Amino acid sequence: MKKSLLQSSRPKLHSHFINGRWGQTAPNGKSFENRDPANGQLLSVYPEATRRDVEDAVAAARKAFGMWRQVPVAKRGEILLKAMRFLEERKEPYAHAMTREMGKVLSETRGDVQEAVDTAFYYAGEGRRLFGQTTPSELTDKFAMSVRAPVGVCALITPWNFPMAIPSWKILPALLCGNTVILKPSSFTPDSARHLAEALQEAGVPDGVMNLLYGSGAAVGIWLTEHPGIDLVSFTGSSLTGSKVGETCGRIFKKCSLEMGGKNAQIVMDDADLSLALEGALWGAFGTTGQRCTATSRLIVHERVFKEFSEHLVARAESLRVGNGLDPKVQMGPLINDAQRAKVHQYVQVGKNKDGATLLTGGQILCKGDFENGFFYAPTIFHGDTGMTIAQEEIFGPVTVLIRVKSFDEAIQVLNDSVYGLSGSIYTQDVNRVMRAIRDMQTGITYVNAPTIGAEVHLPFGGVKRTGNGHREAGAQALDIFSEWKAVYIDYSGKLQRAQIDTHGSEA
Ligand code: UN1
Repeated sequence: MKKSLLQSSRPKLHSHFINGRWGQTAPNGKSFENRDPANGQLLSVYPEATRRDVEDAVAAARKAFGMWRQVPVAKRGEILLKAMRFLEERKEPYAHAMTREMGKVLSETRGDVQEAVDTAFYYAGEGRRLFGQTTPSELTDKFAMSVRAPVGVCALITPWNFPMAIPSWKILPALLCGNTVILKPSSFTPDSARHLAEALQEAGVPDGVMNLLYGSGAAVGIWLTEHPGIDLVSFTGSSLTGSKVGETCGRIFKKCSLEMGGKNAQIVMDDADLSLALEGALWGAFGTTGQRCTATSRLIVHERVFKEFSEHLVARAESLRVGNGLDPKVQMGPLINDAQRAKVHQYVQVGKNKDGATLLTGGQILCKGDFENGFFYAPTIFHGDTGMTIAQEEIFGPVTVLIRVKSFDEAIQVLNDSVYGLSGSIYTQDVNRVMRAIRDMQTGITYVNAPTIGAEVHLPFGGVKRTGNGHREAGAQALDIFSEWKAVYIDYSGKLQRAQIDTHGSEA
């Protein structure tokens, strides 16, 4: 073992949060380590939930649901507002802890905590809205409306790339709507999930309403998904896992929202502001070390500006400072773990050898000097074609593919040549192209003169095609995941009125 991996004293074993208590860890249970991907340091140790823990959490959440669903929505919103204040106050320590456990640079982890703050603010306000509809009845002396009802107990399964933001997108609207939840965060970012849970507990979320279980997707994720006491599963992660979650939920009639892969493209037209497009491409492709489902993994560039754009892009990528995200000068941190780095490197080999793409820069594992104990990878740019594996499959690392096109129509065609449809972007000054792009891009999120990353929390987040299963997170749309619409008719005529019959002149 390398020297820096050795630790004299082992950090304390954390525990699950079940029924308002920390510390119900099963004796002699399995545990896992949380390590810093920049240097391998051991940060914390967590238990793997057992079936017993799952049973306890589901029972607690089921019991609490009866009470929580009747707490006035405005009151539920106030608790979220309090949680928002705690998160805001603790942004700095939480961001530091997040950079340590997942590697992205501090400005980005501050942004991640901020995204949870914004989400709490948004849904706290929803506590004074949660609008339904009233609509005239087709009959006299009859009143009609629709109201939202909670779904029940929700299992929330979240990834490591947005360790606080993504759990907050799920927990906060779920709680606001009156559901109770069990969060199962990624085992690579348990500290951030714990911090979010602590803030919610301190803000006054009652016992059993929010529970937190650590452990693998293959065990705990599956147990939760299959459990008859869970009414809804909301999952963000890989398409492979998402399809299994969807399959299981489909089989047992469980509500399910899936947020999965992307192969997002930025189009750069010949009339684009090239320096702006360049900044956008660098941020979109290499921000979060390319580990965003919204990352710019394809750059579709008009042939007239291709040479100039690609030369500048390569030069700028080569000057990006890679290193420990805690260093304020660093612009790109490590990948999350060795397996992810190996996967990225494997794709690079496929790009070079099988696809026959031209490697313009990068393509190497960085492992010397300061990089020795971390999972660093060089910012990588290929020149390729749309049919290549590296232009089709999600890599989830700092790798992007330049594709040369001859026209706007071809650019849109290439952008849509993907099984995914999360975000897309176009850089152009031509309003007609902008409008056509908005109409024709097969994406859930469309950017104009802005990169493919950077969605705001009050707008719907999600994608078409294999990116999702038709739901949208964030904004008012997330309420549709976490509530059921209930139609209500109140007849005050004192007689039987037959819809569709008594209003249309039939002889009764
Ligand atoms: C993700 O990549 O999984 O729009 C989420 C963005 C962020 C969220 C990304 N606000 O890039």
